[in-house]
Amino acid sequence: MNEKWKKIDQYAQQWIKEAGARIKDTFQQQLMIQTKSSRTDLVTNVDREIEQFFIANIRHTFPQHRVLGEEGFGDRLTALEGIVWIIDPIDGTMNFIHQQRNFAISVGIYEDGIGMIGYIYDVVHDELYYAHKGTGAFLNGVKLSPLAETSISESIVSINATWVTKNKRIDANVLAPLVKDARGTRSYGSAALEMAYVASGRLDAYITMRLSPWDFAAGLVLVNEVGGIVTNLYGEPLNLLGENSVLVAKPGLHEEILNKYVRK
Ligand code: 2AM
Ligand code: CA
Ligand code: CA
Ligand code: CA
Repeated sequence: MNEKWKKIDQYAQQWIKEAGARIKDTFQQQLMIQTKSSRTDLVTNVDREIEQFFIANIRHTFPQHRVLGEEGFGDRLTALEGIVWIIDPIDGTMNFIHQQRNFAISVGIYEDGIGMIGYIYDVVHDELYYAHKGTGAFLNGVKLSPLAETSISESIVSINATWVTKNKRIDANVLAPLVKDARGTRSYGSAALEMAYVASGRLDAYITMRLSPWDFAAGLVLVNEVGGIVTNLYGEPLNLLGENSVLVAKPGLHEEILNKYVRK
C-alpha cells in the first residue's frame, strides 16, 4: 500500500474504533427513535451523531475527499470521481435498537468509482473486517481464505422472509424454491454483516431486493477480495449511486442461483 493509502487507512481505522466506543457508550442512554420512509425504516440520534463524527473528521483531515452517508450529512453526489467515503454509521439500526447487537459500522473508500478499502466493524463482538483492493481481506488482522465453490444443497443462504411472502419487489414464488433447496436459511438484519459473513465463510450466499450504496460499499470490496461474486439479481454490476437488488455468493453458487431460480 502506498503512503497515501496508508495514511487514509490509519485514520479510518482509528475513527472506526472510536465510533464503535461511542456507540457502546450509548447503550445505557435513552435513544431518540424516528421513522423515515416506512414503519420499519428507523433512525436514531446515534446514527446521526456517528455519521457527523466521521464527516467532521474526514473534512478536517482530508478536505478534498467527499462523503456519501446514509443520514445525509455528506455531499450530494452525482458522480464518483476523486476519493469518496461511503458510510453507513449504523447498519442494522433495528437490531441496534432492539438487540444491541447484530449491527455494524460500514465504511467503503472509493477512488474514481473503484472500491479501494472496505471496513465492516461489528462493534459488540469487536470484529473488524477489512479489505484493501489487491491485498486480500482480513478479520481482526487474520487473512481470510479464498472462497471455494459449493452447491445449493450444502449452503446456508441469508434471505429475509419478506422476499418469499407478498411484497412489492419480487414475486413470492421466485425464491421460495431456493429456500427449500438450501441446507438452511438465516436473516441477520444487517446487510454489511451478511456480506462480511459471506466473505468469511459463515454464510454461502446473501440475497436482498433493496440496498443503497452505503449498505454494500464496504462489503463489495471485502467479498471481491476473497473471490466471491456480487451483482444485482439480474447478474449485473451494482450501481454505486442508486438502489439495487443484491446477490452475494461464492463462485459457482452465484451462477447456480441465477440460472436455477431467477432466470428460469
Ligand atoms: P440500515 O439498518 O442501515 O437501515 C435490513 O434488512 C438491512 O437492510 C439493513 O442492512 C438495513 O440498513 C438495510 N436497509 C436498506 N434500506 C432499508 C429500508 N428502507 N428499510 C429498512 N432497512 C433497509
Ligand atoms: Ca437506515
Ligand atoms: Ca444500512
Ligand atoms: Ca444505517
